[in-house]
Amino acid sequence: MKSNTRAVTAVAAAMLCVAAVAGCSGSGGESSARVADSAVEEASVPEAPAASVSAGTSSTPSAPSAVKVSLTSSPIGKILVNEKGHTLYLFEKDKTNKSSCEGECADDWPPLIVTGTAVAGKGVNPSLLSTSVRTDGSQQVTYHGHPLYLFEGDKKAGETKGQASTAFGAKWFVLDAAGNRNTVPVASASPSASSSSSGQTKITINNFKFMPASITVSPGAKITVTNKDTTTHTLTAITGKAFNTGDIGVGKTVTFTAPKKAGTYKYMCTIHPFMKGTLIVK
Ligand SMILES: [Cu+2]
Repeated sequence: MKSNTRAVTAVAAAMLCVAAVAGCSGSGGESSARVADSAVEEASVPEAPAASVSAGTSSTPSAPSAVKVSLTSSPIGKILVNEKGHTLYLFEKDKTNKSSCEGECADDWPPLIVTGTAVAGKGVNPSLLSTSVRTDGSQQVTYHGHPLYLFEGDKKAGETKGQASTAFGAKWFVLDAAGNRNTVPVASASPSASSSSSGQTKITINNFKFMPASITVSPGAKITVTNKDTTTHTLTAITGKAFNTGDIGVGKTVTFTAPKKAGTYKYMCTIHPFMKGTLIVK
């Protein structure tokens, strides 16, 4: 056994000498023997790990830890979450199990990527879990045929800020245990209630929302916008480019003038297109 190993080492050393040409004279000193030993050690390590890493997505350098889909309780019902408790969404633009969310969309709505298979956690039917191949070759977890996504606006477990968003051309919904969309609106958001306070000329941005979501003002009114969120936003008219605050930094307040022409003006944040509001001038 021992002599066998030696023989292999010697052969390996000889081969290295051939390959290296320089620095190998005759029967090989200590240094070339060491080189040979390490070469043998390396050769004995199976190449499987390297192969499986390259099979995964190259854009996600983090180790492919276990991806787990579970059911959890939330204010809008029982919903699917990942192993960190972050809410998972389906995208109604996906008509098959193949994702139609690429580029900027996938930046804002990171696909749930897995190497191998996802684990079915509590309350989840394992037979509904599968994967589909994205255009970059990575595997996206699907549930009941819906590719699953996280939302970059959800910073903590339990947040559902992406619910009912219409970003990137279709609606986003949380999923129930059966893998069907849950269209219950987020409880904290009551956009229609605010219209009662007409004449209000203050808009606050917090948690990726304009508050109130709808505001009625008189023509040419001055409106102040305060950004109480943790990131920069804009308040930009979609209707007729009627107004645009530009970037509003964290903690900043800006003022803009309402259009003189009566009408309903929809606006958005150009950085986070899912953030929408309405300004009614009358
Ligand atoms: Cu924004």
